[in-house]
Amino acid sequence: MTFPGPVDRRNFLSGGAGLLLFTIAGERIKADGPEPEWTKLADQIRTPPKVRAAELRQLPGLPPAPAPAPGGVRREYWIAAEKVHWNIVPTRRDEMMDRPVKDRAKFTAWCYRQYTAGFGAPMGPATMPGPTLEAETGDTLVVNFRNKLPVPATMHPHGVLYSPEMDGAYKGTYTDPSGFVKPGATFQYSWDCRAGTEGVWPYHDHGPLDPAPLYKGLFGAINVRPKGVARPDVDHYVFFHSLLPGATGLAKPFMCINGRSYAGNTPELRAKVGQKVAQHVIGMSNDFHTYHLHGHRWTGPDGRVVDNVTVGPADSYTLTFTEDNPGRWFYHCHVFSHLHEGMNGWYVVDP
Ligand SMILES: [Cu+2]
Repeated sequence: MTFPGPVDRRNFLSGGAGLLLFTIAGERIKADGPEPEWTKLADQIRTPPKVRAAELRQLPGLPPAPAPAPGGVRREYWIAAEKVHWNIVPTRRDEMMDRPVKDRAKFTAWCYRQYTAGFGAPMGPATMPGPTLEAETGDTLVVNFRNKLPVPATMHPHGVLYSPEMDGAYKGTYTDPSGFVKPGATFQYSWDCRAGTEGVWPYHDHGPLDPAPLYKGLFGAINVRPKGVARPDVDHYVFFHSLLPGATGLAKPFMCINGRSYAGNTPELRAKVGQKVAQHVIGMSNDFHTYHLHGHRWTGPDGRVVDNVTVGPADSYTLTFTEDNPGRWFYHCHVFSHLHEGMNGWYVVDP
């Protein structure tokens, strides 16, 4: 993290909220606000040469999508990035500490939303995280991405394989069209899920306003399942992230799980005794988080039994276990300040 200058006592005590969040078009955006005018910032960013050439149809066509491996299939998605009115604390309560939450918690989020083929109809609301992109070993993921935001945006995947043209990342003057999808434009990404890409990975915006759109909600998960292996009975996706005043315009920072703060608002995860449970934990902010699940332990990749793991920015970690402990449990980030600023939730196991 960059320190823009001496950190005063107030900022130090507020957990670094006065620190630099990012720089866009030469403007320094602070975590504690104010929220900038995004369209004004975007207007200052020049269209990269290859993006302009593609608009004028002066670029050769993109390479064809990689063919699925034998036995694999082409899995096509239609995903838009949209504005959505979002409430971080809909119940206005913190059930962990049994107290009201009076802070203003509604803002305009930017989220991914899944549509039927050809962007026919939305398949649900725009959400934080966005729709999970499912594949199996050997498949090709084809994602038609439509940008309905007022600023350029993208989809950038982790874990799967792709050519530089399919990176979905803004790279200044070297930017490919995949890294600068203008408002109203549609781009088709194709990503290769061949053997070796299995796992749960994040995808997120990586456009010219990076990481601002991510801080406003533009992220989701890719699950490449190993072919021929039995699926878990339940998959839970837990994104640890923060919604900060510099990106929300709200007065206070919220520590979130899937866009919500405090037990009763964060997802209530559920399972039954006997089920095989997979929980996928992804870090999607500047902070390091730790995942802790009450009443449960699992075996880590090194064979050790653990009940608390560290998940850094853009890390993903999957824990699996067979459920044998019914009751109402907590799952939470064990960084204590994060926990008490809302990074906790219920895990309910039925007998
Ligand atoms: Cu945390």
